Amino acid sequence: MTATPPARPAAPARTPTDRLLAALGGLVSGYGGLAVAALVAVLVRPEAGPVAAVGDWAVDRSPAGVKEWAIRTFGENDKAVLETGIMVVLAVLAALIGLLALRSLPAAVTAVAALGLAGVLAAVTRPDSTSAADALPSLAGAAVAAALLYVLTGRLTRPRPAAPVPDRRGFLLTGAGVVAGATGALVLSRTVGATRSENASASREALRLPRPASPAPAVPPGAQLPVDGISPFITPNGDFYRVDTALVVPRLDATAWKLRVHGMGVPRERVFTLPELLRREVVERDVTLACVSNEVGGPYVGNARWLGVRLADLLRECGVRPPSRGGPADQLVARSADGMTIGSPVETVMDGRDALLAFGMNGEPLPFAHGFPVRMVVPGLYGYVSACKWITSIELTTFAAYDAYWVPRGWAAQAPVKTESRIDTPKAFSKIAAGPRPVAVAGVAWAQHRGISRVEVRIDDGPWHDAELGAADSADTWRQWVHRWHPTPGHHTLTVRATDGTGAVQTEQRADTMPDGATGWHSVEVTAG
Ligand SMILES: Nc1nc2c(c(=O)[nH]1)N[C@H]1C(S)=C(S)[C@@H](COP(=O)(O)O)O[C@H]1N2
Ligand SMILES: [Mo]
Repeated sequence: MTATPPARPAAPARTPTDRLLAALGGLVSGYGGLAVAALVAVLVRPEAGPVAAVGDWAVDRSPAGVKEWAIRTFGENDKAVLETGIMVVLAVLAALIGLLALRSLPAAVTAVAALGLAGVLAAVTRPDSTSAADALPSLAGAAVAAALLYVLTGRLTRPRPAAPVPDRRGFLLTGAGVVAGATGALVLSRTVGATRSENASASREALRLPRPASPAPAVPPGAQLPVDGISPFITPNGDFYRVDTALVVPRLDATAWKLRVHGMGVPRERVFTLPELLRREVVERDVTLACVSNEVGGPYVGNARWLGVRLADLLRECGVRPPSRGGPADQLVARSADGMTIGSPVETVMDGRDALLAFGMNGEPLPFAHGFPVRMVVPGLYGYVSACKWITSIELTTFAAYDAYWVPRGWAAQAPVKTESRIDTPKAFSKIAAGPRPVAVAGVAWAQHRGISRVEVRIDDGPWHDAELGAADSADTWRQWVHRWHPTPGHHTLTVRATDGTGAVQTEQRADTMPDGATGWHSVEVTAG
């Protein structure tokens, strides 16, 4: 006869329902933790929130190829896609942690702590992180998530004496309360964030752009060709491409903005405020901006009328001399509020071209997404080596001493814009009517600071035809072109090439965007019939 084992409290049954509830408990705890993290983040710094910080970390660490692919595949939604991806991964992890909690609460809490630590590390290792307070959102979020997990799992595994079965009702009630509270916290964080960004918006709305002492000449009427489907000569701000690493668009308060100029060979270090810039000699210039990661035929190029001050004047006031005048620094490193670093040759920005610290874009203050309150614009250099948005400091140094953000990631330290041309219309693989009316083959060509002197179009393997050129605005802007073509029925390949102001013909040689800009001729295939 065997003795009955001593009575022990019955282990709670782990039914599929319990497991489902446990996973739900993980999700709810994660939601609560993230909501608290979001609330703390708006108080500390929005970029220090765990999702933004981990996203930034992923953007910084992902190989350039992956970034390129993301930009190509998701376009301007790349950041939304990344954040959604992070949320999905977190949701899956939270559900798994909920399940784990059913078996071992300490193990589950350890997992939560590990996630919190990842958020902390991502936040404090950001290049723009200046304070240990950036750790707070993830710390608070993880602590709250762990506590919620403890409480919710407890309802399933440690039933009250009166109810020796999993307290599902208690679980659901507590869970509903947590969801309500977390949603409240999220709404509150949104409201605080909105107030914060209202100050930035108010400072933008209050900004009265000065009249330029040196206005840009009116765009010559002939610069805009009367062709449907061609890129407008001036790109409206809302259509202007956006390329940056910022998951949260920095919204700086212009009244608090400062620009520090310092470094090697800067005898008179200075700090400039926006009113100080606005009181200087203001210049207005049309400049075409292009991204180095623009593929042949790609969309990352735009032309705007910028308002700002001459960077070279400001540098000279600080005592900066270019290398050709014996200055010790050959690199100007611009830093932004979001930690970007962009290196430009001092010689180039001081060679007399209209390198600007711009605060106006097409008649309005810079949009937040394009660098409000102040950004750099240098005609003839790709954006990643010149066009620092949300700029906060300029350091004079050397190329030997310092690599800016993209350089260790495989991109060239110096990158003048290459001559390119693009067919805007007809679109690739379109069907066009073969008939008596000519078809306008048209687009834009750019070689900033050298200008465009000629554009030619070739149909299939035929001869090159000179395209009609839109009037030249300046050597720093793109130029429209059109070739009127009488197609014969069938498939055709249309190819374009430009010649810059020095007489150099755009190379046919295909080059990748990496390391210093794509080359090759743009072609589109169409069918006439
Ligand atoms: N602060 C900051 N400035 C930046 C970048 C960035 O990621 N962060 N990207 C640069 C790149 S690669 C380009 S092409 C231009 C694009 O400017 P846009 O977004 O106004 O078109 O901004 C440049 N300035
Ligand atoms: Mo770029």
